[in-house]
Amino acid sequence: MLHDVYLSLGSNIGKREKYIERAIEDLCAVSTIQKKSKIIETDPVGYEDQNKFLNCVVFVKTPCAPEELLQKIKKIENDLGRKRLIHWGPRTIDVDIIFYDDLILNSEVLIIPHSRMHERLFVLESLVEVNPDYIHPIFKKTIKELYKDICHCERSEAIS
Ligand code: PH2
Ligand code: MG
Ligand code: MG
Repeated sequence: MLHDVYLSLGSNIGKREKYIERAIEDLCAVSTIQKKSKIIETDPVGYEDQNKFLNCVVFVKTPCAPEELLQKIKKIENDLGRKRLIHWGPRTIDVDIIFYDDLILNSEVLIIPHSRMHERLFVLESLVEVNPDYIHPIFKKTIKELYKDICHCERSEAIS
C-alpha cells in the first residue's frame, strides 16, 4: 500500500541547489516523486544569524511506514553531510515530513503533521503550489486557507 507524503526540503550551506537535487534523487530510492514545487530563496526563520535558505516541497508516494521513512530520511541527510550542531542552525540538507496521508502522530521521535508547518511561510508557500486543497488533519483547514492566514508579505524569489 502506498502512502501520500508531503516533504519540505531546506538547505543553507554550500551548493544549496545541488544538495536539494541530490536529496530528491536519493528519495527516489524510497518513494516515487509525484510533484515538486519551485525552489525558492527564503530568509532564515527561528535562528536568524545564518545564510538564506533554499526551500521546496515535494509530494511523494511511498510504501514506507512513518518511522521507517524517518530513518531513511536521516540516512539521506547524514550521507549529504548533515551535522546537528545548532538547533534550527545551518544545514547542508533538512528533509521534514509535513503530512503522511491524513495521519496524526505524536511519537517520541516523530510528530505528524509537522508541528510548525502552519506558521512557516517557506513551507506553506511551496505547499500551496503543490496541493492547495489538501486539508490539514488537525486544523481542518486547506493549505490555501493556512497560507492566507499568515501571508501578509510578498512571495519569495523563485530561483528555478
Ligand atoms: N529550517 C529551520 C529553521 N529555519 N528557515 C528557512 N527559511 N528555511 C528552513 O528550511 C528553515 C528555517 C529548521 O528546520
Ligand atoms: Mg526543519
Ligand atoms: Mg528536520
